Amino acid sequence: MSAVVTHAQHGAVAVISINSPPVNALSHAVRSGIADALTAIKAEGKAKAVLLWCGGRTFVAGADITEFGKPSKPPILPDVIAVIEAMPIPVVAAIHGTALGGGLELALGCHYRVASLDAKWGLPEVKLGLLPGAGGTQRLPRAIGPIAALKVIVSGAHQPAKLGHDLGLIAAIIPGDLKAGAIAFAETVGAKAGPHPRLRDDTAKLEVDRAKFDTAVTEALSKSRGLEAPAACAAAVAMSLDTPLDDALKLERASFMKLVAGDQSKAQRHLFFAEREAAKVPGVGPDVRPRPIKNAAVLGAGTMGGGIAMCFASAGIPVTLIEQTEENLKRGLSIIQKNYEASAKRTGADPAGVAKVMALITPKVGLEHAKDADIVVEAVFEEMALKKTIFATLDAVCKPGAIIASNTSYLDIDAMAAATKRPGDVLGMHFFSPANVMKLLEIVRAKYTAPDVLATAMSVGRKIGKVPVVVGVCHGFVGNRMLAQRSKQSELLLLEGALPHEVDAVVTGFGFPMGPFAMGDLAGLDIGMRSRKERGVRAEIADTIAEAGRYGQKTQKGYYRYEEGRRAPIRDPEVEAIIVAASKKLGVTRRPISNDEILGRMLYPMINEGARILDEGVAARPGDIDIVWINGYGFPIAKGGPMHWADSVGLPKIRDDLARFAKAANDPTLEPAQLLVRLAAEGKGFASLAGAKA
Ligand code: T1G
Repeated sequence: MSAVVTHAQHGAVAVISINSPPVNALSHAVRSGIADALTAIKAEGKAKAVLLWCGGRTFVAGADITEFGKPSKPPILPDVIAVIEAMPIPVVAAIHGTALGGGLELALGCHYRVASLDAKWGLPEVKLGLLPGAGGTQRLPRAIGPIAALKVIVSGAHQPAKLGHDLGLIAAIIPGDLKAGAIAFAETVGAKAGPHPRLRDDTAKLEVDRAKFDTAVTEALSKSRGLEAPAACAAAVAMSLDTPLDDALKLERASFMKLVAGDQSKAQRHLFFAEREAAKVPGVGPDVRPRPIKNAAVLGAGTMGGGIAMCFASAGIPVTLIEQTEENLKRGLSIIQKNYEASAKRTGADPAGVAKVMALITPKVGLEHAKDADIVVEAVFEEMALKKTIFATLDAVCKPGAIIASNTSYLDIDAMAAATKRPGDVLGMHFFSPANVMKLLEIVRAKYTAPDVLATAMSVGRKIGKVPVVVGVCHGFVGNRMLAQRSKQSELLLLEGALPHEVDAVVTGFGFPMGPFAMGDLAGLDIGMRSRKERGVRAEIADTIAEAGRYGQKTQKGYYRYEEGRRAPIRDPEVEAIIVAASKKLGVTRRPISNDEILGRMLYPMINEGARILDEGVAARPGDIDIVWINGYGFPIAKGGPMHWADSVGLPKIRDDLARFAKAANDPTLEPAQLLVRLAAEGKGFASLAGAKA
């Protein structure tokens, strides 16, 4: 018996109970506990069947990810599965919660699997940059067929118990008391004469048309941009078609060991824990209860306001959409309607659902209609005087306890809170465009924001399908403050000798979906021009282009030109002439700029700003910054986010390159930040800072 695994006799059934919170992950203690229990049960010779049962909220949810990268102590999971398959009596797995990864592989080693109706199963290793490393790529095809198994493994998605039953993976769905029902099931199979079914022996479902399988592989891999695990998963499943099982298991294990040691999996495991750490807000313990949010109000029916209203409505939260005029409301609602219709068409959802979700959006003119809202998000024009007026008015209109949030991308939330008598109820909720699509939600913690208001924003952020990250008040918070550094360098690179397509090629080659110039053309170059004018600054090239009416895709001309109705950027000699003329006008001698320098100047100044952000406490952890960039700006998952990637490059190199860039450009803002210099001197990475878990 071990502290986490015990066994007891229930009639003719020996029940092995695993109790290792929070998710019964297959730590060494759990693995050895299971193997020891099976050996003891076999030696006692009393039982006719074994039931594998888990206490707590879920069946085994996988290998213990915190053990990866450390020497694995025997028995490794394949050894435990081998003990199960060698048992002379049937072993039944009783699945509740989520049987994932190694947990499902453990169940696949059993003779039978039963589950509660609301249980889920899956092999999400691919999301950690891995493949199932304990037989999942060979046993699941034997259970449900290679094509179905390929889709489950390459997607990493959780599957409903009923599908498992329909496909033959789950022998019975147990209504009511799962443990009692599973013991009864085990009694029944234990009374039958053997041999009992082992997936390793069952090849009936492996007969599949190879061309169909290969087509399924192509489809499954179509979206795995830059990631190596999906292809490794597909190659392993393909082995189930023609490689003897024990050979395939060895090859699968070798492929797993290669991936687990690789940078991509380290990056994806880092992001797994970073996202969970970001949910833990300093000063807001689990005892702080969120306020109930039964309805919402959004001010502004423009691009952002409309998208934010969609977030609430899509989550089933009734939302009042408030504008100044009926005309603005009408325009905003028709865009929302079109978005829902397009999404229903794309996903094949029932068009009737559009009317249902639209019915949750109540259009109104006038701020007084925010009076019953539990939470109000303003998405009006980015102008501080207007924001202050709005907050003062909402302070008078909204009911006590209502939360008032600003969707501002840059502006000072403390100043908006000061315009109210309820600063504790005020914070920022910064959505990213398009708000109904982008996952990131920066929750801006102002000086007086109350802990339960933060807890509420985090909770409602998750409810509306966002990845919320708490950030502090400063110009641009975390994401946009770092992006400003990249934008500054992209303009300078053009002035000094690079061309838009060269810079964009380096950035997309790194793994971003778009480079800074193609992204500017998509967002609209007029926005940046207006913002710089408001701040009294000029970017010679960007402003010259925008002043020529070249706003990007919406005018078919920006840094690139665009054919009618197409989004593919095409080099434009006109722009290149503007760039060369700007260098001449500013007396900059153009020079060839290497791809290494372009990449360094695109990323290192952002990382440097991230170091300052950590030093100022605007972000609590380096992982929070990584989560911002992965979910808000398309930073490649394979690289783990800017701060994780910086550690893989090495802070001393970044420090030295920044010092070189600062000298060459005579730009003190490029000097390496204090925190970066300190960590580099200590031979440490950002991961060494408090709160970084993996
Ligand atoms: N290992 C270690 N810790 C884990 C863990 C795991 N597998 N899964 C969750 N945790 C921790 C998590 O860090 C958090 O800790 C707490 O549990 C609650 O998690 C051999 C190699 C199961 C759906 O990928 O998807 O098996 O913050 O906040 O929202 O082929 O956790 O409380 O300290 O996410 O209710 C495959 C990963 C591993 C499943 C529950 N398995 N986990 O979600 O809670 S690789 C996975 C999840 C593998 C084999 C391969 C989710 C969940 P803390 P949570 P949740």
